[in-house]
Amino acid sequence: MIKKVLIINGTERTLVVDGSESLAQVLRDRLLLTGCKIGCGEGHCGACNVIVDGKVTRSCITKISKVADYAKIETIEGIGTLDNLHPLQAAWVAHGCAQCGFCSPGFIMSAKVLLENNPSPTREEVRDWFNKNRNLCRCTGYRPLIDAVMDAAKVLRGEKTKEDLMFVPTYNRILGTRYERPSGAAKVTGQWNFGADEIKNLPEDTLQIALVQAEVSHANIKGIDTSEAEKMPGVARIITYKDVPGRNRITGLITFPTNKGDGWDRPILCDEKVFQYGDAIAMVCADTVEHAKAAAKAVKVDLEVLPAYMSAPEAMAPDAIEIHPGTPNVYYETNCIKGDDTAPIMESAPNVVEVEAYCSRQPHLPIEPDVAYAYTDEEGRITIHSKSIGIHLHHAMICEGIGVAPEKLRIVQLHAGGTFGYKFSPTIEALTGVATLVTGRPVALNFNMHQMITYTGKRSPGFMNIKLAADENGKILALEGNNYIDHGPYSEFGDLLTMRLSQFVGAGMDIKNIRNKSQTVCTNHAYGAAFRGYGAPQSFMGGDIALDVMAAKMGIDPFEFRAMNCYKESEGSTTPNGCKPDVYCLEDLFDLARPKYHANKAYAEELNKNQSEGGKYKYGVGVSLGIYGCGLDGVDSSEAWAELNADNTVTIYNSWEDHGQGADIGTLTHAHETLRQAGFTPDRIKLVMNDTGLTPNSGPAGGSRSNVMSGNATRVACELLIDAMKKADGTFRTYDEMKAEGLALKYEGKWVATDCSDCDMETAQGNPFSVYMYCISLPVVRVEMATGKVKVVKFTMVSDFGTIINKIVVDGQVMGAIAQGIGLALSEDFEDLQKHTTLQRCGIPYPNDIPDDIELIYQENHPRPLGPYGAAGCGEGPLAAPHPAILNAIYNATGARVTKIPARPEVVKA
Ligand code: MCN
Ligand code: FES
Ligand code: FES
Repeated sequence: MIKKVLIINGTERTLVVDGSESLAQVLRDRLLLTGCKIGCGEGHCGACNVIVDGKVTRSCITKISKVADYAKIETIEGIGTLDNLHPLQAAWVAHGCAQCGFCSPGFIMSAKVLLENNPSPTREEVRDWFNKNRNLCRCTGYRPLIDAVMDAAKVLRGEKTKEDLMFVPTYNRILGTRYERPSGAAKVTGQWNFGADEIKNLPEDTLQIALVQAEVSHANIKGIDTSEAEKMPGVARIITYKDVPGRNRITGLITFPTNKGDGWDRPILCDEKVFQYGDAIAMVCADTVEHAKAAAKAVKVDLEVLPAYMSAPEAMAPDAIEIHPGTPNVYYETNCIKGDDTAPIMESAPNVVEVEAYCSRQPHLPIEPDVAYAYTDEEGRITIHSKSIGIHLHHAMICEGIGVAPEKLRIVQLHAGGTFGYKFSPTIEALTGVATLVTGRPVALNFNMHQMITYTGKRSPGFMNIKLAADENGKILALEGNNYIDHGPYSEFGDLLTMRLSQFVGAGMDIKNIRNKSQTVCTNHAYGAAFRGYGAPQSFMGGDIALDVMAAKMGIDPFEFRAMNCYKESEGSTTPNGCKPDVYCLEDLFDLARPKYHANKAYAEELNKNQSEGGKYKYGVGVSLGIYGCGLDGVDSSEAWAELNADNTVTIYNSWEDHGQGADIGTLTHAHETLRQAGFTPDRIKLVMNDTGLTPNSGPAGGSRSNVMSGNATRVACELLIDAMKKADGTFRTYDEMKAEGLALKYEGKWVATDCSDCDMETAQGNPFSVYMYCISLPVVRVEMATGKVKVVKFTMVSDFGTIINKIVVDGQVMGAIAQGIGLALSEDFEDLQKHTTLQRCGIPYPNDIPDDIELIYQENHPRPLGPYGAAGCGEGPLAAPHPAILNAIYNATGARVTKIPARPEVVKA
């Protein structure tokens, strides 16, 4: 043991350590300074940054034994408080830098050292500093963070005050403003607990879980021997499939009757087969994490390895065995059949092009690994706290598999450090639920980054084949498609995802005749989970590149080609599903974008002319149009409640799960916009969110549906309350008056997208979404000709999300999505199970991979008839099609047409 004296946040602390612990472990486990977060645990993300003797230090890879006695250690808890924020913390709140907030403490500590050494940095110096210190953020696209540091520096230099940075509402109005999110200050001061932090507060008898996981991708299980492991220190119980009280399956809630599977294909703990690398085979529950992990290694699994089909073409080969015996590997097909037969049009049209494109297995890469804990609550309910972004949905998916009655299961959402959609699927909910049921004790499971990356679902690759026909003037006559989705071994939502290809291939363009076939394929690679954009990135990877190829073939400017073919009311344009869009806003949107496109073209030409770089680089501009629907297919709905409290505040109850996108500020703003008629200010509105035991079913926070669905439900609940409070003279009753008159205090707001209809199973014709969002991407890229290395030097996005509910949230959503689009286009992948196992090796963009020059333009003159206060969603639209725009820009720069992502240097060079 080693005695250490450390000066922590100015206070001398004596510690006795065994020397093997990291500084992060000591700070978190011993001193409960949980503002220091552990993301990767391997030095790649900077979430654990603290300051040691004035230097930024990644505490996860710093052994406590190497920290000098009397070292001065500063953590986020020591630099500011909720009511007295450090200027960096204030700037972080003001610029919306804490979306999920998981990276915030690490960035702020890093920035503090920078400003101590360089009080007036340039923007490049700030970016370089964060890059050098490996600070990663997956939510913001980095620019807000640079803006915040520049502003904080001004405050520290005395040129501004903290108060100057904060938005203060006037006339009690926050809708459409930069009003701060309620969770902001807690996130930037390290006071916002995530799952790993809450685990530290669980009762002492909590068992820690370690998984025994498959290291092959496809196998029959011949036997599981736990006898040695059971004798190991600290082990309380080892759980295999035999112990699972229920059906031991997670049901994918089959969405369409034409699915050839039954939706019960995903084991909680593998019984007969392993279907993919990382599948859970057994759970060791022990007193400590270390004991659980040691015993997990001693569990012996006897496997008969089977051929692994690691991509759709392999699983579709005639000699491939059925991965789920009894269900064909190609288990779902959707056809978009609109207008006339396209075959004769393709034969006779003067212009026809065909594109083969591949959209990759993009990993989500949130900085917080997956985490959950479970226990039995005071009403005897198995209660699971997880990062679930669909608490009621997951309740229905796992209940029978665990073996509990629906009323005996409760799911609570933890504060999530980003999900980007992977948590639309349950991950470890059922495992922790089973473990607490079987052991009768609280349990906890906290993944490391390797498990996070290899166990959780991914964006399903899309193999796209798209054919377009156009007349002699460039008017599109017809589209044909033949595509398949590699959905991994588990079918949950695989049909829904494939249906998106019927909805978004060709979306935005007035195409009267479509024959587009898409199939879902079961493979042994990572199971498909929702990922921001869900089906649109695959669709536009084929559809948008085909537009670019046609424009090039015909010698028409690619921007004008899209503008001339876009949806027009005058032409009665309809979506690929044959219905009218929510609004005809695209002609205006192209008009708004046109000068920006020309400016970017001029900029690229200027850079090309400037040969100071020795002709080493070529610059080009790209364009694409991305569209996404707000909602789950068909008649989607949501519910929220509003209750008047005795202190004349209002509590809003809903299950608008928060990934980090801003469910709190969304709920607050929708409620406030209605309640302000009765004089309610934002501080008189309280939020109770995301607990199936307390809050109504508002549906999952996927499909960018919440701002529309749960925004509407929240608005309706508040309108009902306001109606009840309103007196004949136009003033409003107080709580006491409501009570005295025997009026109800709590109101249930429900909103149903009744105008929608399910898509027809044969033709995919219907009206799946009540509201859409539209984004034109205009990147400028630089290609290094010798190596094929591509850098995006500028990104303009011109968007229509209807009315903007919170400006800072929307800016943040768009910039974060642009960064993920750049990653998708150029670097991110999860294909090689040996290589793609860390944030870095999966190709996550660091600050210098994303341009500082991001230009965001919004069109707000087409309020959505069915959106709350005219709003659409905004989370996913910007990630529908930034990647084809980047590939189109590479073509513009070099003449090389890349149709497979990621467009790594070797691909571009080839
Ligand atoms: N908003 C607004 N004005 C509009 C539209 C939306 O102010 N006109 C706000 C909303 O109030 C909300 C946010 O923008 O705070 C996103 O709203 P919406 O598009 O309705 O999306 P959801 O709330 O349903 O969030 C889900 C969406 C999805 S599906 C993924 S995936 C995603 C995303 O949002 N994952 C994210 N954004 C993310 N952002 C972060 N930081 N982390 C993730 O994991
Ligand atoms: Fe320490 Fe990632 S660098 S947690
Ligand atoms: Fe940076 Fe979420 S705010 S990772």
